[in-house]
Amino acid sequence: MSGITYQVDNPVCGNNEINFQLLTEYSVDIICRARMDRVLDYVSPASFQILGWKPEEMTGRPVEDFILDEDLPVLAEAIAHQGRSVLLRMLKRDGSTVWMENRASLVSDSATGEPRQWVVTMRDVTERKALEKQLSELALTDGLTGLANRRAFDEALEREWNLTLREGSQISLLLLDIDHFKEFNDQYGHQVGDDCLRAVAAAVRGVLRTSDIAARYGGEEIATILPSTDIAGAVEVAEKMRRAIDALRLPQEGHPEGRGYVSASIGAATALARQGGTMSTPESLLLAADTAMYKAKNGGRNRVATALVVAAMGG
Ligand code: GH3
Ligand code: MG
Ligand code: MG
Repeated sequence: MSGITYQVDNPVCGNNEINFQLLTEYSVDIICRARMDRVLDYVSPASFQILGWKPEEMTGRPVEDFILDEDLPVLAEAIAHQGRSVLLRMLKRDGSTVWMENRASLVSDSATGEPRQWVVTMRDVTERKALEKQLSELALTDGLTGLANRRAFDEALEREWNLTLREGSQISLLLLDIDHFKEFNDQYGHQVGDDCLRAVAAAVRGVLRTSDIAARYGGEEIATILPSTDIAGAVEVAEKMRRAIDALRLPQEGHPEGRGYVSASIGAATALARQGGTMSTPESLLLAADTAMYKAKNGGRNRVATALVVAAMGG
């Protein structure tokens, strides 16, 4: 409430009230006054544009009535640290919610110093929130394929790996590498190579379950984390991927292993978390998947090969 001086005990109280309302009338933010028990006794007209509530529908009710239950602790924080702005979701009249930045300031009686009432400013930050979400998603997404990027992959693998060790369960990782992709680029050009990568990524995405996480791991490599999946399950998903890429029927002349079409080799590695297991970092699973992928390449490409890791449970 910087810029607004409001003395509660001013003898010319009526004038002050008029000044306060004049100042708040045209504000794009909602400006409210509440009693010490947080019952609103003034709400500026912006409440209607932002929340769909007319000021008279809000006055006489505690501010808590307009805040999502889940965010009430945030309100408590704003009250405990008056003057600090907090982000919380407020309830619109139509039942939906809107992100608001709220700041509550106590107004004291100038003679006694006793806190007398609250002045609260509420600013709609929905657009800012949406932009923040978009930016953070963008920072974790690969621009070409729309899959997760390497950073998102590293974070997810660390998280899923630790969960697997804690639970004593299992986790699988698929490492897919497009066969003879250098030749493909040389033959058809880099642009068509990019289109091919996009199509392969879409085919991979098409066979995944919601809990699986696929990422562009390198140039033409796609890594997929399959949480709580054993080796049989991993081979099943890998085979589906391989067949989905085959089914794209993207021509690649002079590529016998793919019978004239783009193909991929996939390494499928599974880590079992067991007492007495030796591997304690997710790099061991990556290494195993990489080894399996080269096994698939050496075995004639356009195929799936496997590897197993016994991880240290509880690590
Ligand atoms: P292999 O069957 O052994 O995997 O052979 P390969 O030619 O696929 O393997 P290599 O790693 O030698 O080549 C990968 C090629 O992938 C080289 C590079 O030109 C291409 N590549 C990597 N990233 C991109 C990309 O973003 N777009 C395109 N078009 N090509 C890419
Ligand atoms: Mg490669
Ligand atoms: Mg390759």
